[in-house]
Amino acid sequence: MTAVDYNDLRDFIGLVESMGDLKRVDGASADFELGAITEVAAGLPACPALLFDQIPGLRPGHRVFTNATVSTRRAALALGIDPTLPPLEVLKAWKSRRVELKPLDPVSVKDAAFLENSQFGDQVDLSVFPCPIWHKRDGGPYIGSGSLVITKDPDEGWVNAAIYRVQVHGPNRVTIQFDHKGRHGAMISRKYWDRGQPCPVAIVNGQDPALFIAGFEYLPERQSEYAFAGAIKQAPIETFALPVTGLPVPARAEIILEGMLLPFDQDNLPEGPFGEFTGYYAADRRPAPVMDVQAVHYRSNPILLGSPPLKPPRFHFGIPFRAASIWANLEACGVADVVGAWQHVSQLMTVIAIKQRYAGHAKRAGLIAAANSYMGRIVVVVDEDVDPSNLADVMWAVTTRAEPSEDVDIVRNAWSSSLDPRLSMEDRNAGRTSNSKMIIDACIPFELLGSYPPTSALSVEEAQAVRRRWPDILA
Ligand SMILES: Cc1cc2nc3c(=O)[nH]c(=O)nc-3n(C[C@H](O)[C@H](O)[C@H](O)COP(=O)(O)O)c2cc1C
Ligand SMILES: [Mn+2]
Repeated sequence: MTAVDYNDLRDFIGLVESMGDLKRVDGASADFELGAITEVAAGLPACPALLFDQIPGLRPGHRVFTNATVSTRRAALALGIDPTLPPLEVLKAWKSRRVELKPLDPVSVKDAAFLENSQFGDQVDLSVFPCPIWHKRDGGPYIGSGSLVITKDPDEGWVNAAIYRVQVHGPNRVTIQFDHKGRHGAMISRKYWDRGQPCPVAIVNGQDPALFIAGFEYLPERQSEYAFAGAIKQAPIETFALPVTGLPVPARAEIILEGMLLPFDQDNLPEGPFGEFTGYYAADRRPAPVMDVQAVHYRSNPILLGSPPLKPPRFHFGIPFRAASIWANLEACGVADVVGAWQHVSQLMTVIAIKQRYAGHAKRAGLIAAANSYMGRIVVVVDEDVDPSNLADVMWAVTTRAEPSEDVDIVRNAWSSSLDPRLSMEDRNAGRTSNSKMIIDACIPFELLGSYPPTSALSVEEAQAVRRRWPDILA
């Protein structure tokens, strides 16, 4: 039995539809309208996934799928976890599984669904595919917002498959944006360029969500994202070696671009700006390497998987994957009795829940979480009766258990990035990209644990029991 019930993006869309989470949208324009609908839908309580068709200027059937995994239950579905579980239980299940995942190598196959349609050389024309302008002030259309970029190390032969955004500049020219030089795609392409060679590259659009998640995970160099996706699915990813570059790509993906990433010093184009996950344009237009697209392959009636960054709390994933890593880090550091972890505001606020065992326990957890919170400025530690995934509950703890003069600490010069909108342009340009973190200890002071006023609220179990007894009223 496989952990997940889909083989490709089409299967996943079918599952989403059968759980009642899909809305079909016909006639929306790729020029900002489809992005606007995606943003509003991601903010609705029902948070539907969207399948766009009949896009003006495109052949009917050339579709875009968005908000794939933005809800907790669809993120759970993608991971093969029971989607009816409460959010914190989904994250807990993933954290436990993540530690034990055994990479499963991809297998090479002789046929691919995307060989239904191929164009080579002068025939390549990217304008037949959806290339949306996602946000109003974006610098241009992007075919890649949730697409995988495939490269292969020239010395050791390992294949990298990570998500980097891809802007379209002409019928056969796109740029790929690496956030920094440590991205594996950036390191690999640099190796070719240093030898005066272009870097073979493929862009995989419309991959299944296990591959989407694997492309986002921080995996070490040489560790295969395909093998990680295979582990999530408990079935190996089938790959096909492309005719021009020989790069292996998932055989059931929708739209493939293959070609060469030209040496940056010889050829580059201004890229962006592009709306970021913080909800700002903090990084301006910058030069990016250019891909000469030498062939395209696509399934008939192809579906682009689109995942534009949107203003928080909207985020690509309905469970905070980075919070699962922080939770695992805490355990690896020997911090016992962590009962929950979560991130709000699209990773920018981290909450840890603990069952306090000793004085200083909460601060120990808070400091480790603060050290590992990328870009965020707020870390909150709460007691085990507070659900860290529930922001209202967390704020209740902050306002009733934390004394600002005693329970707030500030750590300076910590981990942020050049995308941090609060840093001055001058600092960012000079490479000063650190920020400070506020750690709020919103736990009952340890020495008062036995004497703090008891809460008047029902426990989770009591609330469930009353719901069961009065289903007509409390369903
Ligand atoms: C939807 C989405 C878009 C992303 N866009 C970019 C991007 O444009 N550039 C980038 O460097 N990282 C981007 N990332 C982050 C990387 O995919 C992520 O850090 C990944 O682990 C990098 O893999 P690597 O270590 O193989 O380079 C994006 C992630 C997601 C989920
Ligand atoms: Mn990698």
